[in-house]
Amino acid sequence: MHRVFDDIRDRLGLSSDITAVCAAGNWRPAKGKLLSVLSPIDADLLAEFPIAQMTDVIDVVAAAKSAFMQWRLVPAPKRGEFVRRIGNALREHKESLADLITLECGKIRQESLGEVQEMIDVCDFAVGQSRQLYGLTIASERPEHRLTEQWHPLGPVCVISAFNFPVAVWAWNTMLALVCGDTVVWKPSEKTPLSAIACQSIVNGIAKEMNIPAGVSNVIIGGADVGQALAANRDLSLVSATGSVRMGREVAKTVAARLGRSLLELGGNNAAIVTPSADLELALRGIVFSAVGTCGQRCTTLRRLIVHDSLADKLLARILLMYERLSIGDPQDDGVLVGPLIDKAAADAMDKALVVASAQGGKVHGGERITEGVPEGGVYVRPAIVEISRDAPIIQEETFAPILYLMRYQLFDEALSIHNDVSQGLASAIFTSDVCEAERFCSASGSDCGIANVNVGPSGAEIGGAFGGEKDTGGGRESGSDSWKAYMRRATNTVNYSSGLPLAQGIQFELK
Ligand code: UN1
Repeated sequence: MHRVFDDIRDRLGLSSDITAVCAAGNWRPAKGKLLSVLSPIDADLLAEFPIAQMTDVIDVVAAAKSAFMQWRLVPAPKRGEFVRRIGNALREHKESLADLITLECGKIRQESLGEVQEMIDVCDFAVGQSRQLYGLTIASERPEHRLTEQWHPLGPVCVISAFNFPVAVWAWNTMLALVCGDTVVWKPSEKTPLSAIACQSIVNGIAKEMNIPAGVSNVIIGGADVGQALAANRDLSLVSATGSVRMGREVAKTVAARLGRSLLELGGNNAAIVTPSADLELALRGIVFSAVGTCGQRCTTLRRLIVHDSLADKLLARILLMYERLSIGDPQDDGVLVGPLIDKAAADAMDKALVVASAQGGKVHGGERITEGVPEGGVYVRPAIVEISRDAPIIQEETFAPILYLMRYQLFDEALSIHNDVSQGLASAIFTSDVCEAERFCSASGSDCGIANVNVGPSGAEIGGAFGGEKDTGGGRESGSDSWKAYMRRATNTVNYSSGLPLAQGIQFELK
């Protein structure tokens, strides 16, 4: 077996028997096709087990449904106590979980620690929220009537997560869903099932200690057929899915056909504008982190840079210099800033995009495969910058790899128009010291994205704000602010404490 994985597994107290399904706290093997989990670092085999089939969907949904009947009755602050304990356990296992995330998805250790911290932060947020599931009291138009809103648990929730944030996005959804009184069925990415198994085991342990119905949290590791079966299952009140626009369209169609709710966080094609007044040193750091962090595989990765003509050459030269100095290699090593791509298919997609970009008039810098000084078996690339025209069709596409398209503008309105001229709408940024430009960017006629930052790159959001985007990004909001409302149902209550029966809108309805 794998030495590093074995050590992490021991530290986390995980069983050596890895199985694809956990329903009501019980891990059990499935009978689907054999899944080989490879580390993107060196393609070493970490684990191998059969994945779930459609029939397993019935079991996990039944477990979540039965636990929901009890969990919805537990007072919300008590549900918060469960999440508080999960957060404490995540703190305790932060290092080991980060090691596992790095091993399984290839992000550098600093980013993996950040991902675990993101889970801890959202636990804290959800604990506070568990005492703030407020409804409104509304002035009734009728005498001696009370008009109020209450928020009730919604039902079992399905969370479909992606490989690039194997656990944080699950935690955004799950911790809120749990305090809201919902139960969860989690379908993690097939590329990163081990991180999911580790987190689920932590939750199982605390549920057991606290005598909480184990079915509040369930896991099913399976392929697209399992995802579709979950989306189609009427017992799952909400399907929260993170991934590609293509996958999101399928999920949305299936969930809509049964009039269920979906919460989508799909692709981004995120841009940053750099204006003449920008602090270039600050902009440079923001640009490079957002463009090459997680090897360009974040939903929030900076993919388009829109630079004022007067500084484009200077900025490009500086970015290229920084790109040359980037240490690319084993993400477990201190000082490495860019790890591998998730797999060879990702590298092939990157190569293809660069060929297309240059056929469309783009001038490509970097983007080559790296084979020296990196672990054998993994796919390592030098991040690419492509000088390109705003009319090149390739810039409309999100390639999940470190490719940054650089475009030039003359007038600020032109920059805004280039910025919004894509089908996705997740994250965006402007680097400027001009308050009017900054405010324009954040205004209704500025960035059309769900996230619009000033002097901060588009990636690396805090959990306290609502996270998500518009247009093809799917419109969902997860994590902070009032995103909790997505996990509850609202009941409007009118209570008449008078002895009459006045009708709304002054309607008279009397027997003569
Ligand atoms: C994602 O890529 O799906 O803002 C989530 C960020 C992270 C989360 C990204 N906090 O980049």
